[in-house]
Amino acid sequence: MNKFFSIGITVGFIFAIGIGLFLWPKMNRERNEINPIKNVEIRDGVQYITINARGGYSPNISMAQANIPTKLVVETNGTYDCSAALVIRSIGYQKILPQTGQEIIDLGTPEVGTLQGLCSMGMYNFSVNFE
Ligand SMILES: [Cu+2]
Repeated sequence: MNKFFSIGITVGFIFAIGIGLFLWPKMNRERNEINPIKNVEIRDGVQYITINARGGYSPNISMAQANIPTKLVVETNGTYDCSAALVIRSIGYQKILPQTGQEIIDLGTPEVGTLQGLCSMGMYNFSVNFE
């Protein structure tokens, strides 16, 4: 009885690992596909790119359209780490963001290229690819 029980557990365990290995890549792929779309939206002719700052920046890479008026929305939510100290060198931006809040940064009308944001120590970064 005890032997059958342990064989049952072993088989069940192997089966669970198998399902996990099968589903894990699919879940990862879905997450990556959803992210770039979700954080960029155009409202009344203005493009808004939303980045969350807390223990780094997410999404780390965003895709946006070039040549339309664009605003970067940086959201903090209980951000006590240095990702609240934001630097965007290409536009001469540097500010300590509130621990919780929303900072709207006017990017003007970006040309094709990459905009990069950094924490003040250069430890965390994000980029927005304008295409
Ligand atoms: Cu940092």
